[in-house]
Amino acid sequence: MDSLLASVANFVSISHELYINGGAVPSSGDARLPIYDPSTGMQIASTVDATAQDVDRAVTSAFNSFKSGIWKDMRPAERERILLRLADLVERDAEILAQLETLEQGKSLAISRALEAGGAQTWIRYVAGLARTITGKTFDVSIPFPPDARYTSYTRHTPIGVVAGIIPWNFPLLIGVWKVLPALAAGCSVVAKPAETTPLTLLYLARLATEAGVPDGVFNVVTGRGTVAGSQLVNHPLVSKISFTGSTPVGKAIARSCADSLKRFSLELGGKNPAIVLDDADLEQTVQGLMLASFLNQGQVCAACSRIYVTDKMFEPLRNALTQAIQNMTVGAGMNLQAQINPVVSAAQQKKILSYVQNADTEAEQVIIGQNGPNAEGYYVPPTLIINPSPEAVCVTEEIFGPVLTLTRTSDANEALQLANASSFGLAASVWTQNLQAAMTLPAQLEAGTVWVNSHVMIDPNMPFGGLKQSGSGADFGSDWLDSFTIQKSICIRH
Ligand code: TXE
Repeated sequence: MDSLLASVANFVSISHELYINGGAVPSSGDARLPIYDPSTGMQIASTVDATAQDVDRAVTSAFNSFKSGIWKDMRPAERERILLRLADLVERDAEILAQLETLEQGKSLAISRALEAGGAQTWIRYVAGLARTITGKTFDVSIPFPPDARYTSYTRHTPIGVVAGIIPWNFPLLIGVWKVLPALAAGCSVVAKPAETTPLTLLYLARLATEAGVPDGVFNVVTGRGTVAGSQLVNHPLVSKISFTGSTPVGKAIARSCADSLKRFSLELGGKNPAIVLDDADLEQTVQGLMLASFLNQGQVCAACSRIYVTDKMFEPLRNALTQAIQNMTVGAGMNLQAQINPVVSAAQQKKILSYVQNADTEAEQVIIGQNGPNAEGYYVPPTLIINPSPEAVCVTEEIFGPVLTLTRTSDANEALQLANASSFGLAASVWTQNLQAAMTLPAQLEAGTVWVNSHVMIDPNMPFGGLKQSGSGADFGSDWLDSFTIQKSICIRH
């Protein structure tokens, strides 16, 4: 078991307030939200349950900083320099951030180090570089009036205004960076709302942003409930864009509210991501890859593999290998680096996942359940493999967001493809094969925003990441990422 740094214990124990205008600010109300350690179920801290008045104060602070031009009119190279400094501070405090993440979210410290603290640095540096790439185009006007007049027009991308970033609890720091940093790089001011259960790393990041030189009021954090603080942000008239990652029902509600006020939005929602395994796949590579894809962060990954469709000859070998791998998985706290499965984020999430597993008994041929957690108080869910469920079973159609995987035998690649696409979601998918023809054709036919071959959950700042169908609207990452945080203005000059 790795031991907790004193600086982490100190940060956890402070009285957490809102982060507005470059510093901690108390709420206008008294309500607090408890923060629990998922490995013990014990309360470790509490944060403000923000009121409508608090949200208004944070948005006004962001709006004033935007209007002042202190950030939006700064030279892009200077914004880049400040954001690169932020990445260096995240690197300096990487172990603090990683431990905080494991403490509030439950995931393995190894994953917090690599993907939360490490990933945050990678993505901050990527968007910092994009700050200097915002460019427009120049044109001669085709049908000038009067005909002998000469006009030149050009486009200019200007920051959109105040952006609200609404963040889930599965990767609180990394997704926090995805929701906040492109907006900052584009010159916007931000109010970010972390999930109720996992606010600590974002509050820490906001302090680092101030230390790095992000001007006061440009990066604000309100902690609180989605139905109060979240919805207040979505409906606030001074907010120009919502950048959201979370559940499909909440994403749809946000889209409806934004339609009313003509706010822009981008939504990265749930997934029920299939893997197709063909007879010629490399068994060892496939098992290793699918175990990672399905059980990383206890399956609380929007792109996680949760349905496997395997062709006939490979079915028995894959079933046996996955069963053995799952039964051998060790379960324990995130601070225990030997544990391969850690607690899920909350008691509510644990209850929800376990109810799916109970239902699966009547919907499938067999349910294989791995080891239990070391104590009954932690939010543990054993890794679970559901064999040959019916295609209509809820464990096949609904996002479980836990360490639960289905394995279905199919007669051929075509049947596997039909079943893989028979989903309301379309976020990600993978194909496992040594056959070049299949590796070229199946990804094109799979209805998903990202498709991997002989791999799954590999993400990169250069690869646009967004969903089809009920998995969202708009995409994060890629070289055009900042465009969606800008307004394209046309300027026409007669000369
Ligand atoms: O999500 P919510 P929940 C899926 C996953 C999970 C399920 C429920 O299947 O089991 O969603 O999780 C804020 N207006 N994903 O209930 O509620 C909320 O405070 C504005 C997939 O936690 O969508 C939090 O900050 N904001 C997913 C954020 O939305 C609102 C990651 C996400 O919470 C709001 C998380 C409202 N009315 C869950 N209601 C992914 N795509 O990675 C809530 N929020």
